[in-house]
Amino acid sequence: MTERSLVLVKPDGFARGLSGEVLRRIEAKGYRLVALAVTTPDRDRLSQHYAEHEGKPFYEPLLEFMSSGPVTAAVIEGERCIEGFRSLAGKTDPTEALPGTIRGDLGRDWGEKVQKNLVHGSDSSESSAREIAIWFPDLG
Ligand code: IDP
Ligand code: MG
Repeated sequence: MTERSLVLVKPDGFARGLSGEVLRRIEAKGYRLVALAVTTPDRDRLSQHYAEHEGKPFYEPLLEFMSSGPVTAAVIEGERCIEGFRSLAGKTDPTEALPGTIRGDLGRDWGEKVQKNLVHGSDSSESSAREIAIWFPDLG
């Protein structure tokens, strides 16, 4: 099967009306949308999604932020789209993210405990399978 990735437009991006801009960049790159949803995630879903970060100083602020409002969740598809979307997104720290990337063009540091950096993208095929099952259990 062609590679898939789980992409989220985080609450900051959703609130700023940037879901369309993020999806535009994904489609312009040539990846296909497989599934799309708008939802406000609860703590249970987020603690599964961010299990690897439990215990880190930004973990609680991250869950608080991510549950603060709607997100746009998408499954995208295309050869090497996991790596490709990470490249479109740019570095985690939006100050360091290069111009031309989503976080570099549209994000900035707001001086908070958690970096509000607009998007999430799976970082490996294992993460992608795990995350897609969390956000789109019907996809299989
Ligand atoms: P990623 O989203 O670029 O894959 P991760 O290391 O998986 O980055 O971290 C998940 C999210 O947690 C980041 O997108 C960001 O919102 C937040 N985060 C990660 N590291 C830090 C940090 O050092 N300070 C504040 N927030 C962070
Ligand atoms: Mg990550």
